[in-house]
Amino acid sequence: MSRIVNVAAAQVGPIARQTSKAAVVERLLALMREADRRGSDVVVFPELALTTFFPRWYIQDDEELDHFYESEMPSPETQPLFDEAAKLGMGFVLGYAELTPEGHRYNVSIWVDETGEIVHKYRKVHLPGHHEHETWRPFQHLEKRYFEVPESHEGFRVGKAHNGIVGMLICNDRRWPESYRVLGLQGVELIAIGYNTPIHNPPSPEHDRHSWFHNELVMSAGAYQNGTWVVGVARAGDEEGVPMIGGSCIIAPSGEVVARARTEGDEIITAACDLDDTRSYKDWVFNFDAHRVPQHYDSITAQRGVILPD
Ligand code: CDV
Repeated sequence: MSRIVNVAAAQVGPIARQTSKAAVVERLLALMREADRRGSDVVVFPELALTTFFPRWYIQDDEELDHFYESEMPSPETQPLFDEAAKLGMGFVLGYAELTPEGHRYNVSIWVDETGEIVHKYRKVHLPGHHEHETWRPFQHLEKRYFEVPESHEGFRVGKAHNGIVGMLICNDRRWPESYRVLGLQGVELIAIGYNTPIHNPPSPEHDRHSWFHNELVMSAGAYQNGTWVVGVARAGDEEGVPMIGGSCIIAPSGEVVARARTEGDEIITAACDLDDTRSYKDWVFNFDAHRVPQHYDSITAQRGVILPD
């Protein structure tokens, strides 16, 4: 049974606030077809791929806010993605905003298999930004206001697809080593990560010029330290006056970037990811069972912030 997964990362350029979901789905379908022409088994779309990155606005109108969420998946608007994937025999990973029947709101990602079935779902754990409207900022980052942290069983859990073990992270998760490690401890072999990363960091503008470097740094480290493939996919470009990094890339378990986007618009990049390439890392340098020392890691789960020495 082949363990080579032909992966496409579908970087998506800017989406305007007023753009309809139907129009976005048409763009995603075009990317899916291009991925298919390049022989892909699965195509990964970014975080909140169906709309503009709406947490950049303080939205007081509930009706307008709700419009950015999905209360069913698939819905009449997103069904064409599922139909096309099944027709092409290709899986896909899609990020979107979820509104549950109970009124809970999550930033989620789903893994859909080549028959069009949702086989795995992840709700974003690390919600960056702030809760209240902060007028000093040139743009908001209101993920803490618009989304909830999920229950632990809805967070870092792996699934099975493509004859392997897969996982998903969403944007800010990729900066935290814990995200990868919890998946690594479940044997993950391929992690799909969608992101929306503004170039400008309002509280720390001195980081701006490092935005691309930090993006690859954290995903390469996560790949290598857990012996897994990582696929990072941006929504990129200048969206409503807020420029965001591109830099979508596919990273081998060695930590090497094997494919990288060149533009900041809609673009497909691909790589043949042999899941057996994870073995030498998982069996040797990062053989967790042989070498981890968890009795020395208790502060990782016992405390949240820094506790300075007396
Ligand atoms: N969508 C995100 O989670 N974006 C964050 C920004 C706010 C820093 C990121 O980690 O890229």
